[in-house]
Amino acid sequence: MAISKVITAIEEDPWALRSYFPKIFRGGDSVVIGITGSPGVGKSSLINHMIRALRARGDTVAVIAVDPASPYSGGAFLGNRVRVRTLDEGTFFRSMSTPPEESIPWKAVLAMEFLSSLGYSYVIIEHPGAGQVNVKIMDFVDVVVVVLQPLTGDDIQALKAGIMEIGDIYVVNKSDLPQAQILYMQLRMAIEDVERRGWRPPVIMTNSINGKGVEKLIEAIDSFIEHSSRSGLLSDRRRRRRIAEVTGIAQVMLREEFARFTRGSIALEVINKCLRGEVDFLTASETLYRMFIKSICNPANGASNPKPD
Ligand SMILES: Nc1nc2c(ncn2[C@@H]2O[C@H](COP(=O)(O)OP(=O)(O)OP(=O)(O)O)[C@@H](O)[C@H]2O)c(=O)[nH]1
Ligand SMILES: [Mg+2]
Repeated sequence: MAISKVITAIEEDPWALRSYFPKIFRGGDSVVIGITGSPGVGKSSLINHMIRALRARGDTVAVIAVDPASPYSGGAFLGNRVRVRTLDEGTFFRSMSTPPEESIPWKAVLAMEFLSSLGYSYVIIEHPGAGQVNVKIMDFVDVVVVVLQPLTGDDIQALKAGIMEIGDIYVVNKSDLPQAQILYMQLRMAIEDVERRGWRPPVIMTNSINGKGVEKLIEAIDSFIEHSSRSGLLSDRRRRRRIAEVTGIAQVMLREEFARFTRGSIALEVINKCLRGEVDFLTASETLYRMFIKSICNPANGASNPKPD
C-alpha cells in the first residue's frame, strides 16, 4: 500500500489495521526531529531548506506537520503544504490535524512510528506549540529544535517561562530582519546556564528564505544526536517515548470508552437523578465511576465493546 494511504488509514481508524501492526510498526532507527515555535516563525520554510540539505548528502526525510487545530480550520494546513515542496522519491510530507483536547496527538505519533519503521534517515515533526501548553509531541522526539523570530525586547521574558526548558537547539530565524542580532544575544544570555547532561543548547541564526545558516543547524542536530547517544540521553528519550506511547494510547482509549458510556442509558439515569436533586453531584459522580468500572469489566452490563479484538 502507498505510504500516504497507510497514514490516511491510521488517521481514520488505526484499529482497522490491526492485523498489519507487526508490519507497520516494525520499529525503526530514524532520527526524529521536533521543530517547534509560534505560528509564522518560519518552521515550514526552514524544513524546506533542511530537506534540500539532507537530500543533497543522500539522506531520506519524512515530515509530519502537526496542526493542533480542528480539521476544519484550514489555514496553517495549506501554508505548510505550499512551503514544504522540496519533494522527490526520498522525501515524504504530510500534514495532520490533531484535536487540541487530546492528551497526546497519538495518530501523529503512530504516523511517525510508521515512517520511522520505513527507514527514513530523518523524520521531522513540525508543531506550532512553543510557549503554549500543548508541546506534548516533543516528548516523542529525539531532538527538540525551538524556532524563534525577532521580537520586541520584553517578549523574551515571556518566552523564558515556557520554552527555555524544552529546546536542545535554538534557532533565531529571519536573520535578515534588523532585530535578529538583539534576539540572538538575549537568547544566548537567557540560556547561558542551561546544561543538560553535558549539553549546552546552541543558538543558531538562519534565514529560511535563502537557506543561510541551515547547514549549521543540521550540524548542530548531528552533534546533539552524537552527544546524546554517547551520554545515554538518546536511549532514555526513546524509552520515555515508548512508555508515553503505551500508557498514553491506553489512556485515550479509556477516555473514548468513558465518553461512550456517559452517553448511554445507565449513565443518563444517574445524571438525571442528580438533576432531580435525588442525589448530590459528588455521589452521582462516584456512582458513575463505579458503574463504568463495572461495565468495562463486564461489557454485557451496558458498555460498548472495547476497541481491540
Ligand atoms: N524575512 C523573512 N521571512 C521569512 C523567513 N522565513 C520565513 N519567512 C516568512 O514567514 C512567513 C511564515 O513562514 P512559514 O514557514 O509558513 O512559518 P511556520 O512557522 O511554518 O508557520 P505555521 O505553520 O503557520 O506555524 C512566510 O511568509 C515566510 O515567507 C526569513 O528567514 N526571513
Ligand atoms: Mg508551517
